[in-house]
Amino acid sequence: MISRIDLRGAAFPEGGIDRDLLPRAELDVEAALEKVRPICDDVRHRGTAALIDYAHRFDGVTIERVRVPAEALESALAELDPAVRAALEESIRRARLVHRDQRRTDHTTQVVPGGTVTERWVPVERVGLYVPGGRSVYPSSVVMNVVPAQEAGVVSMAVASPPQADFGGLPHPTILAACALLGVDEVYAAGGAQAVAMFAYGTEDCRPVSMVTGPGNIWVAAAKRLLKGRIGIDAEAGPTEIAVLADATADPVHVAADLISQAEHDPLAASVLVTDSEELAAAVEKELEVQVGATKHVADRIGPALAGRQSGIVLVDGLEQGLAVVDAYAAEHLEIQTEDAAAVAARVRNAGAIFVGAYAPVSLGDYAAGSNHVLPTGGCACHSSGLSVQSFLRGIHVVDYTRDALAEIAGHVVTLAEAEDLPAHGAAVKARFDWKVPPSK
Ligand code: HSO
Ligand code: ZN
Repeated sequence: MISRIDLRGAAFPEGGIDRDLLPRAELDVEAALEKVRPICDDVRHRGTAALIDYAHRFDGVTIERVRVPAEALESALAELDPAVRAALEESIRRARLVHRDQRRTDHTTQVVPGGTVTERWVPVERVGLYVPGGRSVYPSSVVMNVVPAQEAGVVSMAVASPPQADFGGLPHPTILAACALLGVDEVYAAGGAQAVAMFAYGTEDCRPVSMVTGPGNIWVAAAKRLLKGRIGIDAEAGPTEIAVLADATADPVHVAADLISQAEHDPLAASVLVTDSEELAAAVEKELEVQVGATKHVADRIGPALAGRQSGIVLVDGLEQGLAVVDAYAAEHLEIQTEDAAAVAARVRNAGAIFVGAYAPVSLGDYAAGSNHVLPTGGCACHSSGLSVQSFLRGIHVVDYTRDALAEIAGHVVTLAEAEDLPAHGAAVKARFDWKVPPSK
């Protein structure tokens, strides 16, 4: 069911191994752009009326309004299963602990006497959080988007999630309940590209936002790509990935369970085991057969995800090569199930999040470790981070120089301006000191 890629004996070049040797799904966001463009334009021009039409066309539901009324949020919370409420509350509490510690304080550097640069951290004023509602309903993603935004100090926040035919055209009640639990009262029944366009352009109901975050399908990713610039985005989230770096000490039952856990999200989800142990590889293959037989969502997601070319067992010669492979792969989630896992984890350069040892499965992080589960996919972990308080902050440099401090550096500024053939830049400094020509230093 899962393929093998044998890299034993292969040359591992200095600069890292070729990513193309490794399994990965191709997501053609570019092709989706052309489909998404007219939808975004339509929302821009027709606002709520367009959103209502798309709810009918794409979500198969007739709605009269897009903004979710306050009573719907309150009753969703009142009707939430108490066990789910308790679990969400604990998930929120832990996420707050971690994200609160990510807050940044302003810092002033005295460059010279009378010359300072302060980095002032300012939250984005208004953000839109997208919560998918198609194949699966993830109240946990509401937590993972809202908590960092709140801890960053974002004052205005709106959530959009697709209208559900089974729930009278409202987003799923658990999503609504999670919003209510987090104190988010501005929620819209809008999904896909049209929801991103609503946030970017604004409608009669929804004031435009400065930034859109949250996972979504290919249409959401395409709309984010299209509207990026007008709005800030977190990332174009692709299908979930798990990589497990394991040696002979790993428990194949755990490894198989964890590979299956993320395959459960999507037929394009990627589950990759990197190991130097032939025995472990064989035992995991066996375990996969056993465990897949006993789980749900096999035919539509887990089966195709594990069998897909994005998943596989990569055999390597040893730990060093294993590390080279996981760094080249730059997984969204990376588990280290080896001897001395913490020391191995410390050597990893590229991953969205790292899960250390036998008792930190990815599903812990998905729900209740305190860490964030909105993470870079598709290899983007080699240049990007997951969602955090930092995602919602901007560092503004505040430059404050006295006359003397400017005078001291003026000659150099004028010299550099002239070297770049930008004499007006130099003149702006000279004007303050009545210079005709720059003083020579
Ligand atoms: N593993 C997903 C997040 C998630 N899992 C939500 C369960 N619910 C992407 O990190
Ligand atoms: Zn998950």
